[in-house]
Amino acid sequence: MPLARSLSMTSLSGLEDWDEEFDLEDAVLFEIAWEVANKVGGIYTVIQTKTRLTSEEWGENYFLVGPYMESNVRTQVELIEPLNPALKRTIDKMNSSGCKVYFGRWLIEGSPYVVLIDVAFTAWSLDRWKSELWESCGIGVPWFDREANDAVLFGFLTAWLLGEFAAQCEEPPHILAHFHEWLAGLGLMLCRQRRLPVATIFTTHATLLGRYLCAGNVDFYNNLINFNVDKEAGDRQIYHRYCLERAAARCAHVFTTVSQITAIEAEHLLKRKPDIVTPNGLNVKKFSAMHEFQNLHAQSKNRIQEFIRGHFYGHLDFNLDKCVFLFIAGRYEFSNKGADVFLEALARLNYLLRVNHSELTVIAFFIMPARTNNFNVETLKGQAVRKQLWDTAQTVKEKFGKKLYESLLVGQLPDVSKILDKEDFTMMKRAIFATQRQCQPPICTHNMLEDSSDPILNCLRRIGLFNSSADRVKVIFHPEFLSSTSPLLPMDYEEFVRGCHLGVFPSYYEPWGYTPAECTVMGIPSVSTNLSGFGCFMEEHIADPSAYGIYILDRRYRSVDESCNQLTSFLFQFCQQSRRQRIIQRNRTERLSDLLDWRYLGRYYVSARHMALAKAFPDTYYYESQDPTSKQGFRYPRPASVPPSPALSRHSSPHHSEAEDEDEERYDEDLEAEKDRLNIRQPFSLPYRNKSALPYVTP
Ligand code: U2F
Ligand code: UDP
Ligand code: G6P
Repeated sequence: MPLARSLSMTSLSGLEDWDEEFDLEDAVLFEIAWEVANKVGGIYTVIQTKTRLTSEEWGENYFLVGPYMESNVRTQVELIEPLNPALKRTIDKMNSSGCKVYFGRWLIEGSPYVVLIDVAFTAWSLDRWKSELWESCGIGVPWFDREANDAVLFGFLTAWLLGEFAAQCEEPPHILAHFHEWLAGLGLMLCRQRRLPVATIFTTHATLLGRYLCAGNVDFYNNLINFNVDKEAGDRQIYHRYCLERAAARCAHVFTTVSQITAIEAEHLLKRKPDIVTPNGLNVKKFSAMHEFQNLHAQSKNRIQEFIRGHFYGHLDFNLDKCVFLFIAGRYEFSNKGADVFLEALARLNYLLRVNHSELTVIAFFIMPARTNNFNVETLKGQAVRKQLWDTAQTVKEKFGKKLYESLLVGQLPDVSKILDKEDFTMMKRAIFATQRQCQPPICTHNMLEDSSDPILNCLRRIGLFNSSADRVKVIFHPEFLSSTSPLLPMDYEEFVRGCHLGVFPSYYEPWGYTPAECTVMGIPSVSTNLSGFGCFMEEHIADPSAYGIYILDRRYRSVDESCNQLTSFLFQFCQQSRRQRIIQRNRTERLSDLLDWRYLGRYYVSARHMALAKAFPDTYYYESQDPTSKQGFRYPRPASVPPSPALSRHSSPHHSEAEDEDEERYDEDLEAEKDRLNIRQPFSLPYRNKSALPYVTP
């Protein structure tokens, strides 16, 4: 079994390097989540992107545990025999006792081992386990809550797996089990209740109650200390889920969450202050595309423009070269994700652009999955009409080219007025007639099942944004996640993001928020808020975030109306930028990628793991917290050249001056020097020796 587990990482934000060793040779890490090889939401992104780094660190002793879903396994997992003898005996034993447990390699970067448990196969134990849960913990799970039933099965089965593994090991093992989110939390509780030799970590990515309370009409952050949590959970019929979540948080050796803001929420709603904040990173290599990201933007933008040509056929009375694409994407939680604020700001922006006689057109995309009955006819027709015009143009072009060639071959210049015949003109006229349209270009691409009560559609009806010619802001609601196989907009999400100009995520409830982070590493500016984990994190690490294309909206200390005004002013400023300024801003945004890389942020997970091992096995491991205030903080300095926004710019000319170019270059050098000073680049070995001093830092 390869046991060299030194991980080379670089230090981030001035954290001191760890130069001591922490001997993990006989430790085994299980990471347990419902979203292992199973894409539901953001937790999948956390696990899938983090795995490469964790695999490098733990090698053969790292196992992810998740649910067995046949369709996912068929496309993502290679089933193999376990090499670890104790794990092989464990799985064989469970399988001979009425379970179905699979083992394989998840085909993602790092190819980690996965243990996948078919919970449905053991559904015959559900009633027995529910009674056990009721008798031992007083938590009653109602029969109709399917997700909670799955959580019970998954919890008992993971605890069984860990218990059996501990029994099968020849030497007393040091098992570390990291559970994510309430759906996996019961396994943790059972480990503690059964006194298994397992160090446990529980990470919550959002609290159940927080999500529910924010989605209602509640002044959440000002009332955090006042909520009667049991009553609120009961009123929303999630009391049993809440109990599972709270018990997991309370039982864990180490409790973590994804941001400082969710740490405060957890302290009040789950009644435990997280021991450490573990921010979400990304596998930046996947997005880095070396200095190609500007070209990729141009390529993807062309493809979005093609879609727009079809969608607005008959009404293409605006200049596509003077068009800015904004978008919001994610789970369809209308107010939690800030779609309400975005719509209101778009209406105000429309007014501002109109009264200022702006030549610019803004197209705002809403990518949020809702219940639909497929694409609507008008939208599909738009793309068909565009294709027909393209084909007509190609046919005429070919004919024209052939005649031109023939004429040149005999040494004559063609008579251009005769080169096309009547038939060609008829064909072109027919194609033009096909582009006539009585109705406005649709605001929604699909037939919505709940059209009359849909919050985005209703809001658009109220503010009157219907894609009319006079509107400078047009809207397209795509109520389905994007896919490269779509007949309408055949692009995957990443390509789409690259082609846009600005991501707008004015969330009210957002424990982290991967969408703006993904924009950043692709060099696309974004709007986030000071109520999102990402926004707060960036505010802390960048001296002048907006200069880097990170606009942080104040939703904490301002009223909704004031936040709408602030967002409108961000958008209006953004719209006034010249192409050159947008390019500079994208370069700056992309420079921030390092900050969001797991190679840096992974250290918080490492720290949490050491802390848990030291708590569970104090005779073997030692963990000493450091004073967080002793760290040298790294902040991205204010860029040397002018801010890209014309409102703040020293230069009135839209052209980028040489002096400005030199400023940018000098800035690059300064940034590199700052990184060197703080040792950001130098690899170091992670501390793997007993009795080490480990940093205890919350970012
Ligand atoms: C937190 O996000 P979660 O992953 O907990 O969000 P969920 O409640 O699990 O919802 C995810 C939704 O994402 C959608 C789908 C799910 O219901 O509608 N979805 C999808 O169907 N298909 C896709 O390809 C992608 C998504 C938290 F709220 C965030 O702020 C954090 O960033 C995240 C990670 O820590 O955890
Ligand atoms: N996403 C996607 N396809 C889409 C739109 C979004 O896969 O068409 C992904 C996006 O890349 C991101 C996730 O959905 O990773 C949303 O995560 P976020 O943390 O922003 O919010 P959550 O839904 O987890 O609360
Ligand atoms: C990238 C490309 C340029 C292109 C620009 C368009 O930087 O490399 O060739 O002109 O994108 O930027 P815009 O912000 O107007 O989409």
